[in-house]
Amino acid sequence: LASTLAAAALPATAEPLPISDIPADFKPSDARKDFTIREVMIPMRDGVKLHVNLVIPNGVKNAPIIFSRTPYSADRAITRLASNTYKLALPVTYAELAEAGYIIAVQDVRGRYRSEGDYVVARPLVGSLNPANTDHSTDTWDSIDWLVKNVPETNGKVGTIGVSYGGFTTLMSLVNPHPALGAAVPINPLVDGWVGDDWFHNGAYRQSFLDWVYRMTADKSSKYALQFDRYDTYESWLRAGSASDMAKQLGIEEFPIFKKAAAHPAYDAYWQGQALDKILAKEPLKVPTLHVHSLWDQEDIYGAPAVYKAMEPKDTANAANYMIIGPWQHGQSNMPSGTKLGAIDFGSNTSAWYRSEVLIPFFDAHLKNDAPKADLAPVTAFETGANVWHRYDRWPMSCASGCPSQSKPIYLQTQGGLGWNAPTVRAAFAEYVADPARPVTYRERPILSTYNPDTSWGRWLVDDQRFAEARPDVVTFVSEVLTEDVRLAGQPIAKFFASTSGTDSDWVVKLIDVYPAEYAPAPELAGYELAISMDILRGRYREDPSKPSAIPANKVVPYEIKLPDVSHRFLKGHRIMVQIQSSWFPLYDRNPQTYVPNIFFAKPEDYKKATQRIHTSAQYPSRIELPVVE
Ligand code: PG9
Repeated sequence: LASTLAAAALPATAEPLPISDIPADFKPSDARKDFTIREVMIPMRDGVKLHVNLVIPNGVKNAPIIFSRTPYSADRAITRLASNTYKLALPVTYAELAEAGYIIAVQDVRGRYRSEGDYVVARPLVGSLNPANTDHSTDTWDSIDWLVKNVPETNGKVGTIGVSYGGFTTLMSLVNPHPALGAAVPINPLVDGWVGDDWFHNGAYRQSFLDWVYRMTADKSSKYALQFDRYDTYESWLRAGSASDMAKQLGIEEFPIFKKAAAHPAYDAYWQGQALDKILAKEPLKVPTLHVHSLWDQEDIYGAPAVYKAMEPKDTANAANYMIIGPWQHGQSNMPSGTKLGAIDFGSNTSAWYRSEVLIPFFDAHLKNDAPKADLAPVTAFETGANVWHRYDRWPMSCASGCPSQSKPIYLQTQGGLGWNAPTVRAAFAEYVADPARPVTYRERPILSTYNPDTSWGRWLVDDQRFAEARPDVVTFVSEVLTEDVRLAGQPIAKFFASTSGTDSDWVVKLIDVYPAEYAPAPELAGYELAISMDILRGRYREDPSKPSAIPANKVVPYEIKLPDVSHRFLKGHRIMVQIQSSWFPLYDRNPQTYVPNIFFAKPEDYKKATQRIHTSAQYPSRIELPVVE
């Protein structure tokens, strides 16, 4: 019956039905596109070929090339929306640069995606840490050399740009730069993996980056993502134990990049030898550079200001070393909107403003034939709190000595006070019990993995800190309501005195802007505790980052934490707050609070409760040196 019905449905004269609905030789038409993508394989000096996508707007001539090098896929890097016009097809920064007359070139770094060769994470320069004869400096040089000789539409000038890992490769372009390299824009670069960027902060291990390790080194094209057994990864981490226990559980304890971190927990020659601020401090400053820093950079908050400061002494004419500081999360300067971060509103699209008023004029001035000089201040800084841009001729604007303003201590006081006068009481401290079995979380639970599609990881640094204040194992010090604004522009430094009943401890210090108890401009922000600068120190490195030592139990010991740079105004009516705690879990692995040779391999029995005291007396005046601008 079925075959009779089918036969009846066919018209008598029908041509035979095609076997497949997919044509044998379809070629998509590019006729309506206003750009072409040219794919090239560029040979390096050792014969390895690296894949580059060149995005060429129709009709461009004599155009400079903007060159990025990424481990995250050169195909993905040039893809925003499916469109015939580059304005929509390209991610916003590239689209705006293409609109301004640039050719975009994006390369897969050696060993990733469509490039040949071996991948080494953040491959150091050739030398004791890199026995090969190629590195990012040579690969950039060879690529630029090829591009200026083989892209007929170019004027022979190249600018490098990139975010994070791409910021790191951009900084590498400054080491022995190719003569055609006319400008560089490192954005939120990985600079020092131990002091304050992706891998550690002052010796505390950022174990959440096991996500990255898994995704980036399990294979060459990031096919695999870490699977946690819980949506709220807090429980997964707590149950696992140490960072190496977790790595074992995930089957990645033998991954070379994990083993390297576990073998170098201290700031030894391995880390110091690849710290790019130290390296670039020794290089001549040949290429005008615009450092882009995000004030709430959840990944590389150390890098940009550190390299700016390291290169500044070479900039004798004050014409080659520039920095812009924006109110952004990691990479937000490249996002369509920089108007808000989490609950905090900046009153205007700061990312778009940076691109049109700073980035493009900077590249134009250095890469376009006969372009006028850009009217850029050496440092352009957004002042959060006041929501205004400032033009500065230097950075920092306030420090202990040698800056236009001098930093000013704000002291922790008894009874949770905070004030400009040094304490006069003879003995005083705030006490809490830090229990590794109930660590203080870095944000409210649930804590999603960094790559969970629902994650708000990029916003965590602006989370309301009231959840932490409510815990008994966090001590809080807060000022009176401010009767006038307090402006900061530079690096706050926490100098405090503490004791622990254990023999090792972590210390987390947070500098917080407390919004008024009633707040008419945005009632939902009443009482909000906005952290403007915070960081962690692993106590064993208090004296020497390269040589850990046990903390003498129950003795008062001085600590210093250089907190991330701020450009902020505490407005009249707000209060200044400091919180101190001993864990920031699970972003950072837990300190067992018993001194062990290597915390990566701490055993369950090493994790012990400890009684912590933060001293607030005349003898032990704990304080934050604030970079106050008069
Ligand atoms: N912050 C990221 C990273 C760089 C280098 C190593 C590990 C992570 C990034 O966004 O590229």
